[in-house]
This record gives sequence, C-alpha cells and structure tokens, in this order.
Amino acid sequence: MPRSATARARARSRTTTATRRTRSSISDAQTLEGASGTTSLTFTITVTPVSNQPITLFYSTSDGTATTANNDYVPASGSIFIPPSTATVTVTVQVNGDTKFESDETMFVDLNAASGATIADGQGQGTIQNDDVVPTASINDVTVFEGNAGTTTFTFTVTLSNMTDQTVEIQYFTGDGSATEADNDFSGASGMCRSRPSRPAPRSRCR
Ligand SMILES: [Ca+2]
Ligand SMILES: [Ca+2]
Ligand SMILES: [Ca+2]
Ligand SMILES: [Ca+2]
Repeated sequence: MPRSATARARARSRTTTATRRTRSSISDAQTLEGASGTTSLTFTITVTPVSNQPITLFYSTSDGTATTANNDYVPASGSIFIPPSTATVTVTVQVNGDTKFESDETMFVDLNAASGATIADGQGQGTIQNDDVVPTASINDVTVFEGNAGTTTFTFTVTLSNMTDQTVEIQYFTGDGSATEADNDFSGASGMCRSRPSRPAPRSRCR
C-alpha cells in the first residue's frame, strides 16, 4: 500500500535524526613491530548510538614519525561499510617488521568522510613499538704479508649487529702487540668509524 506523503516525511525525518545522532569514532592502536613479515595495527571504529541505517566511512593512512618512505607500514585507504544495527567494525594496517633499532613510531588512520553518521573522533593513532636492540659493534682480525719495502695496508672492517636509525660513532686507536711502533713495524693510527642511518648495510669504513 503506498504510504502517504505525511508518512514518508516522518520516515525521512527519523532517518535524518538518526544520522545526526549517530557518531563514529576511531580508536588508537599499538603493536610490537616484529622482525620480519607483517603484523597488524587494529583500529576499532565505534558508532554510537547504534543506527538502524547502513553507514559508510572513508579512511586513509598518513605518516607520523613512522613513514611509508621508511617502509614502516603499508599505506591503505578505502571505504568501510557498517551494516545496520552494528556497533563496531575494525580496520587493520599492516606494519612491516625489521631488525633495525628505532624509536617507538606513530602513524595515523584518518576518517575523511561519512554517510549515515557524523565523525566525532576522526583520527586513530597507531604506535609501532620498538622491539629491536641497540646494535653492538665488532671488528674483524686481519693478516697481511709484511712485504720487503714500502708499506702494506691493513683494512679492518667494523660491523654492527643490526641496523639503527641513529648515527653511530666509534672511536678507534691502534696498540702494540708483538709488533710495535717503537720498532717501526707499523704506523699508529686513530680516528672515528661513523655509520649513518641512511646506509643500506650495517657496515662502515673508518677514517
Ligand atoms: Ca623489529
Ligand atoms: Ca622507521
Ligand atoms: Ca620499522
Ligand atoms: Ca625496527
């Protein structure tokens, strides 16, 4: 039976009221980073009060101190459908595991637009918790034939146990063993090994 204009207007009014009253909010989330593969940051979107109408939300991720350029997480965006009478849904962001020492880092999931609800809290902060150790440094041993004239070079390699987002500086100096500077066996040296975070490998030449 066709509804009267008055009934239709009343239904529209109810919908408008429900839309105005239903608010959507996104939670914060946190996870340990992991060493490889991916782990999930799980954000919960809550609508209150629960609506008898479907809701669609649009979201996108954005960088904080965690960045996509640094490969910290997988960027994502899209729409989220919330069926009628549903209180919560989740949205997950994939975090890339690594063994690089970093500070705890943050990124965001932003709710950009909604239909069927208003946005009350539109930004969820995701925290990627560091689970990597400060690297340790080690230096290798080197054996070289002395030669009969001039000089030969000893090249030592300093290696970090894992990457770090900090600049590493290590001071070094030579010391006598059974070869001595006094006997003119070698020229003493000292200096600084410096490894910058942008270097792809945890290795450094020392000067
Ligand atoms: Ca890690
Ligand atoms: Ca990072
Ligand atoms: Ca990372
Ligand atoms: Ca890390």
